Amino acid sequence: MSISARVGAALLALMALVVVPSAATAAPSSPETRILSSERNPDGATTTTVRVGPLIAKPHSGDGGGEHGMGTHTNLVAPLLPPCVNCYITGIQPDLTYADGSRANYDTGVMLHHSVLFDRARSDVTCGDQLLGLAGRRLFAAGNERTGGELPPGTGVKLGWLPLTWTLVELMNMKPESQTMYFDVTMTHVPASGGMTEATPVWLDANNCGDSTHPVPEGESTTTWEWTSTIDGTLKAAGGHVHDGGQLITAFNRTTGETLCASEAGYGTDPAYRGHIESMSVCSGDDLGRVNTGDTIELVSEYDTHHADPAAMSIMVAFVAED
Ligand SMILES: [Cu+2]
Repeated sequence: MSISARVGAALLALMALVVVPSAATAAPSSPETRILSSERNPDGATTTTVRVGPLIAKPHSGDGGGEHGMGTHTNLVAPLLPPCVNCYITGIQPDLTYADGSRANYDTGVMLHHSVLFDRARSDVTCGDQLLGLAGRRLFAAGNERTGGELPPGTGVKLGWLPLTWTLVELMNMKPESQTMYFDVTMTHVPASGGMTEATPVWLDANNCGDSTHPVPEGESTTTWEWTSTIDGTLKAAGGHVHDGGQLITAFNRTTGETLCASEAGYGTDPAYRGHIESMSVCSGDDLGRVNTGDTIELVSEYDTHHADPAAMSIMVAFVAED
């Protein structure tokens, strides 16, 4: 074991002591976090699944409450044991599972309404520190569609020596009894070393620095939002998040005229989703476009819904290698 790996292991152990019990004392059922599996890949990277749970989704009363009367929400905040320290995350895949490893989804009466990963050790690029006080930098988000992604080779999101990663998980239970499940995040990572390029997660959001929700009317609609870039760099990857009825979310650099990434929603191929949104296409490549300080970055979100939704979302997380 190298010195850096030994220091890293010691830091992880320290964080497990410091971070987990503080959350565990907040409520008796606070979820724990642990490494579920970790294996070395032939290319030298490591793939680690970090588990958060057990998560107990409250029973659905069936009284018409909840989203469209469909289900009851349970919101949980939990530490997320980082898969590594002083390292780069090069790929990520979230999932919602039961203790036996099977997937939890619409066909089992539950959905992963939202998940957001934060690193409290750094501040957020588009929100600074306005976001929930000490929330930190938003690294990644997914809804029930559970879209993951990989950065192009040689690029990764850096975790420092003391990443204070945590996660917000919102569940929706459509069953009259409570359900117990786990939020599993599988990450591919490499140690910090020469040759890796750091990608900065840039959160673009039609209702940024708030709860991210915005209303959409029944039928076709377009929601736009602008951000004046505060960074200079090259876009390496991006992916969107919209709700049911969302069709396409696109980020443009209006200053340079470039389309940065168009992320399309997918429906109707996997019966487990029961017709709800099941995927978002992602963009990944060495040079998806430029972002310069002062450029106008516009997010354009297109919906076509069967019913007005007061709490839709239009988010894209872009990963930019800063100059
Ligand atoms: Cu959402």
